[in-house]
Amino acid sequence: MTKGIVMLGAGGHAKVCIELLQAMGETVAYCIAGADAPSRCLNVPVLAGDEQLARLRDEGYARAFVAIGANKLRGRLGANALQLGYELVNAISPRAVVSPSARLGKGIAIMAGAVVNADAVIGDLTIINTGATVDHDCDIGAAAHIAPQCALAGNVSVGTGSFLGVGSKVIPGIRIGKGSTVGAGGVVIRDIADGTTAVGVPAKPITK
Ligand code: JB2
Repeated sequence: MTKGIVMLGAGGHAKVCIELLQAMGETVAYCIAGADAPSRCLNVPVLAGDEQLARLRDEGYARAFVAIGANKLRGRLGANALQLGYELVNAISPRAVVSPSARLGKGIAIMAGAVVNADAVIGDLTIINTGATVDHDCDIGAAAHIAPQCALAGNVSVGTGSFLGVGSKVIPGIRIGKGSTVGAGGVVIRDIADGTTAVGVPAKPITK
């Protein structure tokens, strides 16, 4: 029998991802978290310390999911799990709409109400959060996070590790660089360079 999924993280994002995976008919066997974690996350037992990941691999667990909102940490823990020989599974809500022509990476989360349209690309370990829309031909890099209710028009690209805050909007064809942030409610009408935080309507850079 296939063993359950090992989840990294046991906070708010993990709760949502456990329910996504359960809605897909999957079982989450354990969460692995920091020392601060409670003993259970929803109905899933929580183990403390990332050394548990190697131990569970030795016990035959082979599928993992990283459910941590912080982009850099999620990317690092995903690479660690792959190195230990885990397969990264996807958590996609049955209530999301994902085009059959979209290309999805590994270890991604797509929450309820999200829409991913034709020929979009979603990179490994990226989060398309509740109700976010990613239109045709968008290219979202690895370990990025498109927060709830964001709206990306067609042909937008978002670099690795970037974060678009809740309710951001992006007009067609915009390029957002790597490791960048758009503040909540920002409206992006010009390209954003790597490592830049932009806020407001229209969104303007405040740091580089
Ligand atoms: O090095 C680590 C580590 N550091 C923190 N290894 C492992 N395995 N786990 C780690 N953690 C765990 O991440 C903590 O023990 C805790 O269980 C979890 C962080 O939980 P928190 O509730 O603070 O954040 P989150 O990542 O679940 O949710 C954030 O991102 C979501 C997308 C929040 O901002 C949410 O509101 C948001 N929806």
